[in-house]
Amino acid sequence: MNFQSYPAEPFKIKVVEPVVMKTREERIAAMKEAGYNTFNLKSEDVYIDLLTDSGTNAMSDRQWAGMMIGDEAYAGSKNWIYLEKIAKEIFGFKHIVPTHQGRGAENLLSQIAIKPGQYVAGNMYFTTTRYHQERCGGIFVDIIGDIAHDATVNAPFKGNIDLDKLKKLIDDKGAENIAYVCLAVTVNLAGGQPVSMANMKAVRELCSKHGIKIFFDATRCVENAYFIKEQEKGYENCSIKDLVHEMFSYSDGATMSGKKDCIVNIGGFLAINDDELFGKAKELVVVYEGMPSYGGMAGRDMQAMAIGLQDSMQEEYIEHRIKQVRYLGERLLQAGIPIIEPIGGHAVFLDARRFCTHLKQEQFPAQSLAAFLYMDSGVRSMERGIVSAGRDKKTGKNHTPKLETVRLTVPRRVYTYKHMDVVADSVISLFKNKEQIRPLKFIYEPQQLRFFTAKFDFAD
Ligand code: PLI
Repeated sequence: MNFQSYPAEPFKIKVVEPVVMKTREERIAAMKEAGYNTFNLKSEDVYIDLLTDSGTNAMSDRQWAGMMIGDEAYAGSKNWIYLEKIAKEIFGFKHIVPTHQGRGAENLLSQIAIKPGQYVAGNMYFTTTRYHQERCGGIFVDIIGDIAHDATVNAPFKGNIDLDKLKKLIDDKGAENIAYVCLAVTVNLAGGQPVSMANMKAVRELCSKHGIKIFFDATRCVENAYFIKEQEKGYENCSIKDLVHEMFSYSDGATMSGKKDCIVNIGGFLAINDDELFGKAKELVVVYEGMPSYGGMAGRDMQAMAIGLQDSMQEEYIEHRIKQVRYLGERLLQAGIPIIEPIGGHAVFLDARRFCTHLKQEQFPAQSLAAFLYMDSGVRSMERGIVSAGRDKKTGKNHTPKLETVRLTVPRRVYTYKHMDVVADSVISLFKNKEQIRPLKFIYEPQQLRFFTAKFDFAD
């Protein structure tokens, strides 16, 4: 292994939160109690928490200092004015509407931009994003390239939209029946795969020709910018800040979950150029989120987010972030563990189809693998497969995604390379005894976004 490729943490640790590993018996009891769903575990029962990188980030001393100057006015908070200025400067949008987190922005966008029966085209789906689109009567169509659905294809920019699929959708359904294109940078469920600048440009051109709007899911846009800098010809000497700015110049607006690339614990926004849509969003934000000058966030949270956004533009920060994830993935690859390739931005995804060859998809292999990983070492991960995909609204049948994965998601600035070693060692040892991973069945299945709170038991 070439340790030169993995930069040391570009920060010093000033505050620590002790973690302890529970005994094997305690872990087995906790997992049973949680219905073999890692979402239902108590955080204090977890040793290394790779459930998500959402809201689990460590803030910088500058961000914590910002928390102390929170202006908690009901209207016109100075922290909002600052956040609005920074967000406009970085992304280049005309209007920003604050929301409590990403799905708050998705709710607003879906309500103002989708007419029932219209199609919404996206590069794969994200759970909450698709939920809001469908709740507003939208029909989701996946237009990501086919290779994104194949864990074994190691190709750059696997998050790219397939332009032929988009053209076909326009020809078949008519541009007027497409509400907008939702372009996620990066694509979470494809394995954190980025989209190239060239693809963004091409999608923009095609959409402009047909008068179709494009909204980006900006959630992990800084990670996407790093991949462009590293792998797309002509961009190697650009700053991350310039890349982010250029990326968003190809969109009409964006939804942002601040809980990821803004390196905070809560917050989000909707960004939009169109004055009329902005007016509608501003009317709705007071119904669902709060005043247009806080949108569900405390003043101190808005200050932390504005500073976090600036932190995230630092080259050393983002290089370490991407390469720490890569370190974990490369350790697993060296041991022959099947993962989604190439390694994405925020997480390493275990390919549960190839990991648990003895289980069928209806036996929830990824759900079970995540449960067994926790029982083995106290590492918490997340199922991203048939359970997360939910059921078809019309037929009631399970969606059966090609990707059946367990996501090892790395929070920003929280864990060290040594933690990654513990995770890798546990996955490797589990792989050697993979037959112990047992089939599961639902004992409680919620109607909406079932993966969050479902409960299971062993089916054999
Ligand atoms: O969790 P929210 O509501 O702040 O953001 C929703 C959301 C939107 N888009 C994308 C790509 C996401 O990844 C996302 C949230 N992701 C979570 C919670 C995750 O664990 O990946």
